[in-house]
Amino acid sequence: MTTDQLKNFRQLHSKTPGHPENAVTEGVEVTTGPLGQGLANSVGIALAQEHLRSTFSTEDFPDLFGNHYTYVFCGDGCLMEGVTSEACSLAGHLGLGRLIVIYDNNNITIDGTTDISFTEDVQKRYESYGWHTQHVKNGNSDLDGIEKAIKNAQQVNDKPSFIILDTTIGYGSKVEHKPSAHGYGISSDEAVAELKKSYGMDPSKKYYVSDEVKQYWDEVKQRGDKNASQWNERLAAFEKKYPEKAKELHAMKQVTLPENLKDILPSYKPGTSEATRKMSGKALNAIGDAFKGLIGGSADLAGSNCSKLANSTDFSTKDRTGRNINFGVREHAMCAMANGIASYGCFVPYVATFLNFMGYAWGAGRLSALSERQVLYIFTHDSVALGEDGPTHQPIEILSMLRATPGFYVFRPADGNETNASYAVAMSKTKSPSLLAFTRQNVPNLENSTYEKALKGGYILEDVENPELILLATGSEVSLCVETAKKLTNRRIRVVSMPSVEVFEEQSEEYRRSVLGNGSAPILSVEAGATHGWQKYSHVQFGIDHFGMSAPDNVIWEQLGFTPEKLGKKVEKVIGFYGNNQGQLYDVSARPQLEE
Ligand SMILES: Cc1ncc(C[n+]2csc(CCOP(=O)(O)OP(=O)(O)O)c2C)c(N)n1
Repeated sequence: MTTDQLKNFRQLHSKTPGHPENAVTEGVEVTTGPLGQGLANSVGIALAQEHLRSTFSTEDFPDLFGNHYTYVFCGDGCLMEGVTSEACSLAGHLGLGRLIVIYDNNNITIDGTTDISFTEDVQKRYESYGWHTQHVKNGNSDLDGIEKAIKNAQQVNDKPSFIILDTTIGYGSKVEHKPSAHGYGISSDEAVAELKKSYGMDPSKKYYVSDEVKQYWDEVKQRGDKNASQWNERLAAFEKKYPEKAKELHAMKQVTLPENLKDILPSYKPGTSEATRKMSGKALNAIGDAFKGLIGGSADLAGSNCSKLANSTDFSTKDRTGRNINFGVREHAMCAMANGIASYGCFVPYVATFLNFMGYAWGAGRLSALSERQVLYIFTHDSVALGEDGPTHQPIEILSMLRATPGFYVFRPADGNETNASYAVAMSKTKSPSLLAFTRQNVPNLENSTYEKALKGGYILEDVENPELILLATGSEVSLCVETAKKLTNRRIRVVSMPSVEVFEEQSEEYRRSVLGNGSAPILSVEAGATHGWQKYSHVQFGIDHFGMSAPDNVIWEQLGFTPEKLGKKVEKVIGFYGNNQGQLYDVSARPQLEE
């Protein structure tokens, strides 16, 4: 970081944006800013650290891996956010002893002093989570006290540490202990000059670094360089002595998968049927056996999500090598921790719950994309067809929201082949999160689906010459479309399966046109969720733009018109409408390029 970058604070393309962003600034480990995320990330980092340490350490190399502490500096706001309660409760349960959190207890947030909304005993709360806690009463100037507390914390290896520092916001400025110290209170030249004076600095010097400070940091750099070269030497010795372990470690770091991934994934016979969540469980396990960096779990729905790695153990205080994480009912922390695990390197974390609960976890989900972290979201029970649990559990808007999120890959495979392909693509996207949506209910393995075709994100599943209409569907609605097309024997209908809109978008324009036609036939999209977004790919949309209902799945399908008979009638209407020239067809792939 150069002084010029500091001068460019919060300016376009600077490395000093308004909040720290790991994808922008080297050395920034996680993107924080939304309060609470950083602390929740750190629990994932500390977990990854313990796992790596236990998995790769040997008697002669006891401290080569994960031999460090994870430090967090957090404020009142972070501790008010629910996500940190979830994460820190789990950190205490798991005894993540190398995690050290320093709490800047200044009793001020934006709206005033914390007595207007935050009066609990935070220390007792953290004690009850199973943390080691300390309190430094003068966090403004008792440097010895702070150092002592950190050293104490380093000695406690079976519990995470929480150090409360009582501090004064804006210490030494005219707006001490005032919310205005957040920004505008110390933004004028005059206020900055006052502050410098109170610290014994020369107010006329800007961006000035004294020789004493320079020398100190030069020494830090030298020490760091020396430590790094020593560590690299020891790593080389480790690689020589333990080539197999080293190979595995490098594979984890590079996310190296078997060359022909398809060969290790399960195969399916057309005509058989199974829920895609079960097919997902098989693919996940096959990849997990081949790639030891796959680590994750569910927010208390592991059985329903089919998300356990059968050949691994549970990560616990007694077993740090387990790759199954029991997150408990903590969706938001689960996803924030996954961002932390991914940030650590060497791991592709996965998280699992019902698709609808993405809403609970979205604070972290959005940051997976912004911070370019490869996290697999294995979210099941992906539509109203989950049935009796009803509208509280049935996702409607979630897929649209995810597809609208920059950098997020969304997969909704229709069968086993598409499930395999979705995993293959998701594993290859090392700088993006992927959400894989799976059914609760059985779906048939399709006659004409293939792994290779599904790798393109969208493809022609059933074709006819000169189609009168194109049915475009995802997931469980693909087989409905195939059945509907079959029933309409006097109609010429193409069926397109689109397991991933984002992957389809990456294909050439020529390919996309070959799939969606050139406006020669109307396209009717079919997805059991909000129609929002499908306008880009279809002329008419059939979906669900209201909340669902509690009933058995076949009753819901019937009620909402997702049966071959009812969809067939809609198909006739669409063909009739455009056939009578009531509407003008257009080529959905033909668009001007607005980007320069
Ligand atoms: C999730 C989220 N909500 C709201 C904000 C806006 N915000 C920024 S700072 C802040 C107050 C933070 O108070 P505290 O953590 O005590 O920090 P300090 O006052 O010590 O700077 C708020 C509400 C945010 N950044 N993230």
